[in-house]
Formats: sequence, structure tokens, C-alpha cells
Amino acid sequence: MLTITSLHARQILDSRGTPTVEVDCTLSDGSFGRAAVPSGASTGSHEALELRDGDKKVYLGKSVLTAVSNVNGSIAKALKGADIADQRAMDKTMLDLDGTPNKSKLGANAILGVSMAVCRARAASEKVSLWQSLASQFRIKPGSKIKLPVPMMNVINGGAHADSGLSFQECMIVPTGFASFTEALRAGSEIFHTLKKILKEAGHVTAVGDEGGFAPHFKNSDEALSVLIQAIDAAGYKGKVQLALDCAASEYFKNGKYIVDGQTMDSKALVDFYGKLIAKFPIVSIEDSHQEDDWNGFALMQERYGKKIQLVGDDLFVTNTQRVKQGIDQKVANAVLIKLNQIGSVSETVDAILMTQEAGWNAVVSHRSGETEDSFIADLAVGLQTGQIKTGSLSRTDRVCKYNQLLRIEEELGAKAVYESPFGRE
Ligand code: 2PG
Ligand code: MG
Repeated sequence: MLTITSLHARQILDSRGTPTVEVDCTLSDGSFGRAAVPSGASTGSHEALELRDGDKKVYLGKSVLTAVSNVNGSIAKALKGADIADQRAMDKTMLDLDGTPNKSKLGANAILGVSMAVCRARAASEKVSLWQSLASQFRIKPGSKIKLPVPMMNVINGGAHADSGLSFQECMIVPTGFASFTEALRAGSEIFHTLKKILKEAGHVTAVGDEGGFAPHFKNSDEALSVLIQAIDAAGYKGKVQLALDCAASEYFKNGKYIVDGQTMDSKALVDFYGKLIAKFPIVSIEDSHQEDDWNGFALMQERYGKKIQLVGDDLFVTNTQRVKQGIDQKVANAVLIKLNQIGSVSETVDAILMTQEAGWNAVVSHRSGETEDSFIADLAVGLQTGQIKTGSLSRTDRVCKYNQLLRIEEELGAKAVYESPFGRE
């Protein structure tokens, strides 16, 4: 029997210079795993609780020392000597210890750090890659071919991630027309650098936002999407790279109305507004088109555009199977954004992915805007065969470390690796 001999958490900094939790796990055979927890800015109000100390004199209230001591104290006590064969059982022990619906006692950041570190330690003990260990732990049978995820690369940052004035949070490029992840990444990088040149020549600032994308002052979303098309064409990738949006619409929903590009509109008018963008640009995916509790707005989007493009719920579903189930029953989208820290444990995250896939919907594994050097999500996307990942732009190590891990996985897989577009619209 393989058991936990020690769990140790510490406070480290994330990519925004804000404290977060890192956990080390050692097993009875000496195997070791380490993991760090990410943190969002445009968080959904239905997310599990990220426990912060709140003492304004220390890290402006953002320190996570209580979550750290919860790992080093009660969680370590409950899990020391525990058999790690079954991740679900491990996670359940922590959920029972917490006992609240949103992990507010121990903190989702405490529980998730342990959950991820145990997965890493198990993979080390099995002497296989993390993606492989996750696949066998959750009984995924990828078959003879293994899918590398198609990335949505956030090269123009707006909304809560930048001070650019752009309503949409993320204007992304999606390299679909390539034979491998390696080639797709090259295209993404070349487009990123071409875009920089174009922005510079047009007199825009080329400083980057929280996810490593540019944050120029654009008049409106049309201008942002037009410049992306210009960069794709100039880099020589016309037709091989599509566009995607994360509107993060909860952020521009004020007093019952949506305020986009300086125009105020209701839920239905917003659907029409997106329709014009879809008709004009090669958009393959729209995330959080509406505010997180505007189920009718999402349903109308799905009715109108769901056959043509991918419609993703992020703040809407918060990786929570209860909300995902409601969404599937009410047909409000056709894809779910998957974020480990929205729900706060690896097995609950996997449950959300499996529910999504069983419904015939797409699952998109995602980073948070506050990230670390941990590349767990790259392995999660391959292990669970989601076929898609969203992990930021082509700059800053907190973003590209996930892409770099996917390069390593593709290399490891050799001829077994496949890279294919998950979208109907090409
Ligand atoms: C999102 C994410 C990640 P945040 O809205 O999809 O891009 O942002 O982590 O700030 O919620
Ligand atoms: Mg989002």
C-alpha cells in the first residue's frame, strides 16, 4: 500500500505578485509531488471559496497563511498514512473534513493544492507522466491515438485583465489548421510577434496584460478583431487560424443592462450584437456571452448560434456539476470551461469534464489570470482527452510553461499524438 508520509504547504507568489498556496507531498516509497494553486480576477460568484487572511497590513489582505496552516494542520493530520490508490477517496476525506458546500472552512485553495500534489506524487511513484497517471486514475482509455489540445491563445487582453478600455476580456487566436501542436504553437508565436509589429506601427502601446497578451486602447471589439485578422494574414496563416472570444460579460453587466463598446443593450440585443460579429469574423467560440445568472440569454445564444459555433460557459458553470447539469438540461451552451480552482479538487474537476463529455459537449481546460509556474492543466487536458486548452498568450513564463509542457508531451507521444480541430466551422 502506498501512503502519504508528509504534506507541507507554503505561501508563494503568483504571476500578479499575489500570495497563493503551494503544497509538497511525500509518499511512503519516497516519491514526491509539488503543486501550486492559481487564482482568478473575473471570478464567478458561484465559485468555491478562495481563503484569504484579509489583514490589510499584510499583502494588502491577500495572504493565504490560514489556508497554508489548514494544510499543515488538520488536512495533514487527516491524510497522513492514507492510501493514495483512489484520488476520489482522498478528495472525499478533505471534503468531509471541510463539511461546507463551497469549501469555506478549509479553503478551496488549501484542498486543491493537496489534491494536485497527491496526483503528482502518484505519477512520480508510477514512474509515468502526469497526464498518463491522470488518465489511468480516472479510467480514460485514449486508444491508439492521443489528442493534443487545440489552444485558444489570448493575444489581446481587455476587461478585468487590462486597463485598455476594451469590453471583451479575451480576444483569442485558435490555430486549427495544423498537423501537430508544435506547428500550431509556432503559428501562434509568429502571429503574436506580427501583431506586436502592427500595433507598434499604428502607434499603440505594446505592453502586455495579465495573461501576456497586448492591451492596446481600441475603440471597440470590431477594431480588436480586425487587427487580429490582419496579423494572421500578415504572418501567412490566413484560413488556418480562427478567432475566439471570452466576453466575461458579468463584468460589463450593470443595473440589469449590458454596456459593450459604449452601447447599452438588453440580453436579447446582445445576442444580435454577437450575431453581427459572428457573421463578419471567423469566430469559432464565444465564452460567457452573458452574465453568470442570465440563463435565458445563454439559451437564446445556443438556439441561434449553437449549431454553428462553440458556446462556452465559465462563470455560468464554475466547473460545478450541479450547474453543468442544469445547463445541459436547459440547453444553454455546448461547452464548459474547466478550472480546477473554481471547484477546488481534482476529482470534482474530472467529474465536471466527464459530465460535459458524456453530454456530447466540449470541455476546455483553462488557466486562471493569476497563474504560477505549475503546468498541471497541460497534463489534465491530455489525460482527460479534452481536445482544447485555454492558457493565455505567447509570452510570460506563467503562460508559456503550459505550452512548453504540451511540446514535451507531444514529443513523448511521437506517432501516437494527434492534433485536430474540434470545431465544425473552418
Ligand atoms: C476567464 C479567466 C481565465 P480569470 O475568465 O476565463 O482567462 O479569467 O482567471 O480572471 O477568471
Ligand atoms: Mg472566462
